[in-house]
Amino acid sequence: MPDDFERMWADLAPVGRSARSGGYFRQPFTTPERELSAWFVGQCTARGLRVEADAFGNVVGWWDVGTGPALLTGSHLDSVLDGGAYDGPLGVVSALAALDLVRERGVVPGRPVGVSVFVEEEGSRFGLACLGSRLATGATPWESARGLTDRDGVHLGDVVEGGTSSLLDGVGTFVELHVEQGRDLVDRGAAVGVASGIWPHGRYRFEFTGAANHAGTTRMEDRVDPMLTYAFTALGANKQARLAGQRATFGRVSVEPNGTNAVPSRVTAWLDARCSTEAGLEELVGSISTQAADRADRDGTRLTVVAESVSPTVVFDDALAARVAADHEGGDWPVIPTQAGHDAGILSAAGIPTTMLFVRNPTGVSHSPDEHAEVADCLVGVSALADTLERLAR
Ligand code: HGY
Ligand code: MN
Ligand code: MN
Repeated sequence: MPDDFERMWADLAPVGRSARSGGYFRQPFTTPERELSAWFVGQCTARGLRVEADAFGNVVGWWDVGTGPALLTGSHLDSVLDGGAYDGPLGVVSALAALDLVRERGVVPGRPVGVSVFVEEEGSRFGLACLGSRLATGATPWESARGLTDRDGVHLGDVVEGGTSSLLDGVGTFVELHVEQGRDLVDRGAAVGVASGIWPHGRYRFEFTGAANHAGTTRMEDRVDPMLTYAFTALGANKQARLAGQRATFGRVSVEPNGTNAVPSRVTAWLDARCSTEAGLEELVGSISTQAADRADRDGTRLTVVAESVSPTVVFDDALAARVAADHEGGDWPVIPTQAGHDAGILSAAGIPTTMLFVRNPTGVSHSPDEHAEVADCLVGVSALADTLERLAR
């Protein structure tokens, strides 16, 4: 008898957990994330699933049953820096538990069913969001990804073999279950929902260059301080996003040389921007960049802006969402948009009909140690995923 949901959840709880914050550090190709990946392979093997891995570290456990295009479900096991327990692992553990439930119900799907784990969904190590699924679908070619570097200067090509992937060949439908990262389901009083689409979003590197100098002897009017240009830019970005009803965040900053008693020579800051439309995103990033450039002129600093990863609007298959959401005990499940990126968006853009299930998050907090979902809601999610697999695998 394979482990049930709560047993599996307990297995994962200590892996990569920070004693200081209670949050998770499960960066791709580091010890905790590799431990989780090995755990996943063990769970697949215990269920008699055939394990297939590609040259990038993406893994699928196949239930070789039925014929025709396969039905794939899963998520990711990596986390943001100091992230929560649920973003990613909930979809993987729920997929295994849902497969068990389908089997317990005595249902034999008419087509192959796979449980997937994509690597580096968060882009927390190599900077590119949904890296594993982008490589698996070919949305990002290996040649352009192998040189990506982490904060220690390690190249992606140093940690994975790379090449091509045939992992998704023959996949006809993808379903990703995920903890909700906002409060929409709480407000609607629903334990589960279905995704309608993903807001367009992107990551942009702002490099502000100035002139290092002494913090005491340099007169205030003589400084060329990139920190000031950055600070003004961060305030402006927040204001512009609020006025536009959109989202802009500077959550990562690197200062050189990062000394208390010196005006810095360079500040690098990463803007995460998300909007309801692609035109809105372009306009928001454009106006934040223009304002930053004007300020750089006034401060005598220099600015360059590089788009590191941009994800266009995702509209999930309407008919599939309606089919998954309709006719449940207690009524239809709500169909809601999200501002968070997912591998499901990459697979959808690659032409694979895709849907997502969300599990209620009582506070809406995510990308934080405080991220949470109640066990009862997680079990509703498992059952919803099992129902969905049954519906789609007929
Ligand atoms: O950053 C994101 O949107 C996601 O949670 N990967
Ligand atoms: Mn995330
Ligand atoms: Mn996620």
